[in-house]
Amino acid sequence: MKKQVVLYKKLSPSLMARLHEQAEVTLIESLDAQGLAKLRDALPRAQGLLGASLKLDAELLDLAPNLEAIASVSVGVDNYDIDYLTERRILLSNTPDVLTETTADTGFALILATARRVVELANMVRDGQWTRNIGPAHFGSDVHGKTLGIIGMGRIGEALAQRGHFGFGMPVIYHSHSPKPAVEQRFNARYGSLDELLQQADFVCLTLPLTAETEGLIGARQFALMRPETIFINISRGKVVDEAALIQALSERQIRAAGLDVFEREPLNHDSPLLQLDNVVATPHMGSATHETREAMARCAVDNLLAALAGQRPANLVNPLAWR
Ligand code: 8YV
Repeated sequence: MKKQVVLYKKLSPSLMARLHEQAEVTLIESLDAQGLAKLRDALPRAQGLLGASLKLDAELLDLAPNLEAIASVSVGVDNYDIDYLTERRILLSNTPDVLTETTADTGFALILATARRVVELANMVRDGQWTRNIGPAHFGSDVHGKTLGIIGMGRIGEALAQRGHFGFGMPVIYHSHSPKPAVEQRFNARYGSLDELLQQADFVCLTLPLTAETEGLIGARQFALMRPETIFINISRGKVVDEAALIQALSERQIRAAGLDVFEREPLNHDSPLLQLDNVVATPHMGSATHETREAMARCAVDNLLAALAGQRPANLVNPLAWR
């Protein structure tokens, strides 16, 4: 008897074919009101769920009494109540490794684009405003040799440190739960307290997960520790930052600029004050968004889901206490 799987993220034809071979599949085409109603109707029969970018809270999952496994097409798992899932022995999996390099590339794209004002100057050319050799009013800041500060030294943080150290000759200071000697050896990195990093880094980069502990971690006090030439980069989660404090720090030039791929609420409202500031580069949560990487993530999620539904431990199990 094929298991009942509900997808709330479209998959490639080859992955859809693979799923159809081994499961009865219901596809929720979009997460608009109609799609969410269709999802709620499908949950009572769902044994497996696969998707991303949707908060699956207890209120919703109480509608799914037969649910055995959720495969998230993401590395971040802040959309899930892990204690609830573990209590119900629902196996949650994610897709950690396949997106590391792509997301770190995005981090460096934001570092370079923000420091060298690439978006602003490219728009100037496109708008026919390049009428003479550019001067100091349009100069950016160097990246090579500057101090790279990384808050959260997980897979993505390490990949960012690799790029900074080997690619741009940047001294690396990092802050995480505990020192990581291997990282310090590989990238000549040094561990610092959060305050030391904020005071010393030329680029302050957030690469840590959103948890109860990290929510609101970077607020007015933290921005006040940074220097006027500091550039702030966020490729983690928007809610790790007090966005109102960020807007104030940027408006008052407490910091030089910000490169942001994530926001407190997404999609970012077009009337957000962030979009009125000329020292902000804002991108649409594109961290892992390449053809290759999103296909690899989806493939990993399908592997995780089919394993769980076949009674095997998924390779990327987030809540091992549910496995017993
Ligand atoms: C996207 C991410 O949200 O993996 C994560 O945690 O934030 C991004 O990769 C996700 O891939 C959406 O499918």
